[in-house]
Amino acid sequence: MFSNVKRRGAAAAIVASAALVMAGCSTTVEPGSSETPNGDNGTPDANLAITFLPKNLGNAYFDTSDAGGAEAIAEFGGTYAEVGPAEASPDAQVSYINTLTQQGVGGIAISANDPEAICGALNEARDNGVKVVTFDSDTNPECRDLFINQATAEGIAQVQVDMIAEQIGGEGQIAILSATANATNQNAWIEMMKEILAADHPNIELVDVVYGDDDDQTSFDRTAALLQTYPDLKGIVSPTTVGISAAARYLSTSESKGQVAITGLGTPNQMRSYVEDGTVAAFALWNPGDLGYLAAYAAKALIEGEITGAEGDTFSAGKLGDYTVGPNGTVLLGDPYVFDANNIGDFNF
Ligand code: RAM
Repeated sequence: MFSNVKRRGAAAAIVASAALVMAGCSTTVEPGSSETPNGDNGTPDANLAITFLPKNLGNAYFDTSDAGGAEAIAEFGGTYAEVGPAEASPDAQVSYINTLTQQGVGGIAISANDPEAICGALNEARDNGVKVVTFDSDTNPECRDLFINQATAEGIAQVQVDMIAEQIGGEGQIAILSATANATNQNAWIEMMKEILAADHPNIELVDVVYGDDDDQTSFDRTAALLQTYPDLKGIVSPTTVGISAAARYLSTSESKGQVAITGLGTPNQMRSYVEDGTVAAFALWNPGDLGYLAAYAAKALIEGEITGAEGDTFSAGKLGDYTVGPNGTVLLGDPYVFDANNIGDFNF
């Protein structure tokens, strides 16, 4: 089953680039700052000042996604900026959104910490002419113009269930170490994983779902607690790059190394040493740089009035080619990709 997943991933349209080129300028604008990131217009009158607002700063995944956004924005002559909270808490992004509205940016590309908590601020931004693109983690659809989805929730859930089932031999206790309790993306994937487990893996028991809050130390501590609470645990699935790397670090020096499987969603650079030392057999992800790049081009198309976000709208996204808006204002990047000892050397992000 696992090799099928790998073949599917390898055949997928997404080919994670061997090296992501950091392009464009990066500025950080604090809430309350009077700095205004004015757009350089690629098209007359279009305000192509686009600010990326990740769940939290200091997360390698968002460093890569936002660098992809910077690359795109540099290509089309806009102005890139990145702002964001230190902690991925539900309403931590609100003050940043409000500041960007006051500053009159043309677009916000945001990965939402909560589907609801930032809706008021985002809709106020939109009422003031700001185009809002969610990427990675969505809000409720009525709070944004478009959602750039990395892969379907079904696909992301399936690949993780397939990996853990393969790694524990199809039976035993597993736990999930997630990001924050309110994260739209992780919650959708977890619900889907539960359904797939129930339907296809009656001998795998999901004993707990715990939250490391996309904080390295919290995720590390939750891993230790899981192993202590469930002595028969056979595997952990962590659908977050922060969680899986912290869990792998814990396991790599614990007596559970090689006994308890750890898989989920990780970046190759953060997981490389744990694959090489045998702590981790395989994990999955997409190319976060491409995700940010696509989000930036989607924002540009909205700002320039080329699209409104309606189903069937098409726009071009530079090196990635043309994309069509699907149902519920969603644009799909591609399929998840599985990394293991055989291919991890090909990737650098
Ligand atoms: C973390 C974040 C992000 C998620 C990845 C897989 O970096 O929670 O939202 O998509 O993991």
